[in-house]
Amino acid sequence: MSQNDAVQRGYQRIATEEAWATPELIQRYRDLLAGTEFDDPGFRNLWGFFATSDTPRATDLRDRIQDLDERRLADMDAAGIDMALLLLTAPGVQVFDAPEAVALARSTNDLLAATIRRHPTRFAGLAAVAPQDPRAAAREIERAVRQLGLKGAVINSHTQGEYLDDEKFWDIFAAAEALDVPIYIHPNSPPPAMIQPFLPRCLDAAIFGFACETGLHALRLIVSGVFDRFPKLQIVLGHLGEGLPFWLSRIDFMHAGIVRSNRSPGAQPLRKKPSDYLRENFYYTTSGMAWEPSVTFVQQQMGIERVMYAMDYPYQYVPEEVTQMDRLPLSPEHLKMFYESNARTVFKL
Ligand code: 1DF
Ligand code: MN
Repeated sequence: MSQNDAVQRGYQRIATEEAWATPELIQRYRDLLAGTEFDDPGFRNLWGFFATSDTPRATDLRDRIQDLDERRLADMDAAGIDMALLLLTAPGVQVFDAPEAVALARSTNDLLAATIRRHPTRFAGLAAVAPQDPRAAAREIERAVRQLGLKGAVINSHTQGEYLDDEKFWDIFAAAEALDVPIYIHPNSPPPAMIQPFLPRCLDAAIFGFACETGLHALRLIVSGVFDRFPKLQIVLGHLGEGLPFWLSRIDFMHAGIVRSNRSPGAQPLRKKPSDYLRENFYYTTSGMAWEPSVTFVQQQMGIERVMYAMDYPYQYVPEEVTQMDRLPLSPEHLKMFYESNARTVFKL
């Protein structure tokens, strides 16, 4: 693919939720799986498969996710992707103890920055952080954005069962808001307290469990009042918002009733309706959901300026989906927003 293609097309295609991993991270996942001290069924089912299975799905994933040069660029070319926003794969460093997680976030972010320097027109990236140490995570976002040129941070939803609506994590939001960079809340498998009914039929990961867990996380943030405290904070959700856009009217109705009846100290009045925050403090990417009816619905409900393309490489590498998305019923101007300009605005590319 040449620069010419993008010029003729009228837009570049930027894919905004593209996974990468280091050999070291995958080895540390294998170590955790071999031990008994970290007993998390979601992690076991996900990385027990991807880190150790000999099936083509797993070996191919392992090859592709670690390549940051020829193979990845060739795959991007074959699919017609001009630029990829790289996110350290889920659950990132969030499964380790705090000191290791903090150190690993730093060294991985340094590596990511070096990769981007090798291919500055093809790659950009988000910082990995360790919410286990919220102040260190806030400092790492600042270092990654100011010194490494990364474009925000990715947090793979819950951290060992803890959610970011707990005020102990809010230094992270203060840093993102002050730097004017988004936090991408990427899925994680449901934590032990949530996962049991998903497991018997392998429904815990990308097929559905991710969306339940991550959609819940976004709602916890909204109901906690985090966006009244940090009104400029911007969160990015993949997978077309993990189902939430479909729920707007019911969530508003039920939340108003819960607040009016004072049913819980954890659900106090907010300045706006839940759907207002979902429209004003969130962006949505299409990762793994390149299906015209869903994409069109989310664009209509959340705003054409809030929906961006993502592929979710290498987990859902479907080169043909780009051709389908090129045919979305959009004006040339809106198609360019979808593939390119919204991402440039949100991530300052
Ligand atoms: C899967 C899918 C795994 C996504 C991921 O990270 C991931 C999967 C571990 O297929 O198991 O990022 N995804 O975003 O849909
Ligand atoms: Mn993903």
